[in-house]
Amino acid sequence: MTNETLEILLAAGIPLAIVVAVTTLLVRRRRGPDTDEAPTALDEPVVVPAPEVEQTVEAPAPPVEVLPEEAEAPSVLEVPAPVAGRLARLRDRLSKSGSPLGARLLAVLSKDHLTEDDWDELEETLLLADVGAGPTGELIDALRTRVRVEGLKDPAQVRALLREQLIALVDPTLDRSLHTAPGAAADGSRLPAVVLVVGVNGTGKTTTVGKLARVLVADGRTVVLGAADTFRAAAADQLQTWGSRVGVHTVRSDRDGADPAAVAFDAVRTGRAEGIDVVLVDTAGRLQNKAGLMDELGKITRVITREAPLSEVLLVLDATTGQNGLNQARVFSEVAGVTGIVLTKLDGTAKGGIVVAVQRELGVPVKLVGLGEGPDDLAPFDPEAFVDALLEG
Ligand SMILES: Nc1nc2c(ncn2[C@@H]2O[C@H](COP(=O)(O)OP(=O)(O)OP(=O)(O)O)[C@@H](O)[C@H]2O)c(=O)[nH]1
Ligand SMILES: [Mg+2]
Repeated sequence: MTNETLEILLAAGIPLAIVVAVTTLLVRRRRGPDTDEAPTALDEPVVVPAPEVEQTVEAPAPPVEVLPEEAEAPSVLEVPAPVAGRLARLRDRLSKSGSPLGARLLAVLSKDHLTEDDWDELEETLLLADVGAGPTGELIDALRTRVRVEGLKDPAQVRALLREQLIALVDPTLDRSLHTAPGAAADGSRLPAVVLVVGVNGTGKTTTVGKLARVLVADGRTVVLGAADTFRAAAADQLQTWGSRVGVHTVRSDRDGADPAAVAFDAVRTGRAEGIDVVLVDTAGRLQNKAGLMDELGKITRVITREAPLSEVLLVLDATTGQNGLNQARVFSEVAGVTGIVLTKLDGTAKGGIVVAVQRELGVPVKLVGLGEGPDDLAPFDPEAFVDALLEG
């Protein structure tokens, strides 16, 4: 081969090689990841563009139409803030809504001699902070006994005593972990953890699902959202916006009034087909009547569990609604088998006592708390950090 021939071959060969390489890349992108590649791609949720997740869906979906994929692909993905230490923010936020419960109790307990009027004042403070009659009585009895036996000495001791008693009231023995580990089906195939989020209008369900998706993504988990609030299209848009900020795909219907159970089912099926770790299902918050609610939530849970068991049913409660919130909570727990409570808007109240009341009422632990409207204002609940925030606010 002459030098001239070599030059011609090289000149033609290099562009050809580039064309072949680019074409191969494009074909691979269009096909989406094949089965062998999927787990690798899914291990890195932040870099997986939502459209590819969708393209690999094999299962025929129930009557759910999926919106154009591009709508979900944000230009820059956000990096959620670390979860550790978030509850410490509660301190500042509580003090903005008035003197927190712990600080008010401490003010009375720090007196030299406690009169009957002082004990009445303590009791009233606890009741006004939504602690509930039973737990209030228990705390007052425990404090009276300890004060009688040990006396009230220096302020540090008073504070330590109150701290200890409040922590006992919030109950540090409850299991507050969020069950989001994927499981396995009878045939050995991988099942996503499914978290169903329920609660009445405006308590913060959609916001909580969005914030929780961020927490999971930050933890390296793959997530799919299910917009089973089909009441208004805006609800699915709101959820999809949350998801797209962290590269999480939302399964939704673009038809108002579509069957919420069908969307929930489709979300779980998608999660299963894609080998996703966690499927978070948002629901509508209407509490028109107990029978209607029972029908709708019953159907959603039945249909979901055909695909995968429910790992968590989270009831979202607005901490500022007090006793009213408790009544709602009771209805939901009867209907939906609640496994954990998310107490939102704790930043908007000084009445931290609702944590105690709702746990007693339902026998279910508070697992997460909402501390504001910001994307990372969701914290795992921890009795000690919570009581410290109450006492130091
Ligand atoms: N201050 C504060 N606001 C919150 C918190 N959580 C949610 N919100 C706000 O509460 C409002 C309602 O939140 P959504 O998430 O839409 O409530 P929802 O339960 O999904 O409402 P529906 O879908 O209508 O039933 C929004 O303005 C949220 O920003 C919180 O922890 N603190
Ligand atoms: Mg909502």
